[in-house]
Amino acid sequence: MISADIRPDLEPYYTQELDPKNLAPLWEVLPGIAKKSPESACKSFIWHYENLRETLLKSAELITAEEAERRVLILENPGMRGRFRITTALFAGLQLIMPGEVAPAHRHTQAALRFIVEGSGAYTAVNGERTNMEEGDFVITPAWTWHDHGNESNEPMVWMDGLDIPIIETLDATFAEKYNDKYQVPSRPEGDSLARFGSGMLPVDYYEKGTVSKVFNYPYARTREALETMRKAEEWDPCHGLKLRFVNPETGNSAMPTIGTNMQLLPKGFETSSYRSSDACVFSVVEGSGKSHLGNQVYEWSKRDTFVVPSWLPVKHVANEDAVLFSFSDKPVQLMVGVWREDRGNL
Ligand code: 1HN
Repeated sequence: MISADIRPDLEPYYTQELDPKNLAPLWEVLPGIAKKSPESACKSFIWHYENLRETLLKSAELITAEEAERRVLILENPGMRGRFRITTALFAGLQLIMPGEVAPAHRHTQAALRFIVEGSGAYTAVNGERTNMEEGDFVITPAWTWHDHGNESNEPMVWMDGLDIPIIETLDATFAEKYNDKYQVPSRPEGDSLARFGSGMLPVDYYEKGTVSKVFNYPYARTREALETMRKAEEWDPCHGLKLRFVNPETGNSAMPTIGTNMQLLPKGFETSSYRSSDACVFSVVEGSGKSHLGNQVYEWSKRDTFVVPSWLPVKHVANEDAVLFSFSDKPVQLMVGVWREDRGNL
């Protein structure tokens, strides 16, 4: 790198000529831009659910869901504190909604996923259709769709929110507005979208190839059954065990254009081969326990824990018992622009 430190003669040019004209010399910063491989501020980390459940429940004594609009504790990456993100490109948080509460309707250009961590019987409504949410369900709120949540059960409900906030911020395409009422009056029967678009069929003469899935709840019961049936074939991927991705049934692409989501089964005793990819991944433990080697650190995990794996850091999972992991990342964006990479070792 050429630097004014070793070329002090350049200094007057920089300060007197370039700087006042809002110009800067690329050659001073090029090595930091064209890097050999990702050098992320993102760090690996785990949030153990048992350590934060009480803290999350306490938020309900301090502020209502309505006051907060969304009562969410942001899972802030320790390498990027204050920047409300879990990876460089994605936001994650844990949202709590107590019995009888409503999170009022609004919409925004950031797309969201919900992954249900604890409880059952709360609903989310997306563009006039409600869906009841159960543990392990994967629910989406596409960009610019009206959405509100409510809990008509008698237990607290917690889910993980995953949003593409930093991506939309980078693009300066952030818009949001509030609905003219607290919640949407349902205009379609519950389960309608899943029946129409998520039953391995599509409405006759429907040939659209939308960028986002019309299915907005992928129930865990179905996901789990698929994994359980497939395991009988004993065809394990050395790096992933048995891993399925959630898709938009119109295209086979990811359910949401900016966030890819997966569910994987690791049978008791399974040890994955070392793997890395250019998409930083967030994992939520749905069932079982185990540990993951992330770089040279080892994280023990069990049900409801969340952990994050930065871009290009080698990962190795070990299942102590049958384990099911949900994960999400910005992989679809990387694939779309042609930059996604993986390293499966010598496999
Ligand atoms: C949001 O609208 C939700 O709708 C959750 O539940 C988290 C984080 C930032 C901005 C909007 C929700 C959010 C959010």
